[in-house]
Amino acid sequence: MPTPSMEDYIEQIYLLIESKGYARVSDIADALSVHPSSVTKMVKKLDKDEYLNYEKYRGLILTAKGKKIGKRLVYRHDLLEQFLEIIGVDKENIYDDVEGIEHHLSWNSIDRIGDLVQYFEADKKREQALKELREKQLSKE
Ligand SMILES: [Mn+2]
Repeated sequence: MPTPSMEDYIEQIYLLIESKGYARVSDIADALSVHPSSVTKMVKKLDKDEYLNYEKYRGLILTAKGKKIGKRLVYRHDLLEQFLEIIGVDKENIYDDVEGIEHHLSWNSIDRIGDLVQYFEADKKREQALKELREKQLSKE
């Protein structure tokens, strides 16, 4: 299993390749706010663990294993954003909160949160009812 830090890299590389078609060391460094030398170091490790193939002057591509996990990591991030949005977390907190929790939940918990999101999506009245409950609580404070 990749470590939290490896997960961040695989996730960003997957997103970059999805949106631009390639992922350069400098783009990855920008996306993660880290030094390019840290990226090179991690990319070599990810290459060794067969998540990607890295060639110094030709760039990098994800292996089938890297793509599969990248896709799951992006799904997990998006799902958690959706979840926090449904439960009424303020927009400005959502991204950072997801970055903070995403690596620390089991796939079991992720799947159950997935059920809950589906439950709310199936009937918009449910989200509305939760919102009303929240507003009632707020008016009591
Ligand atoms: Mn993320």
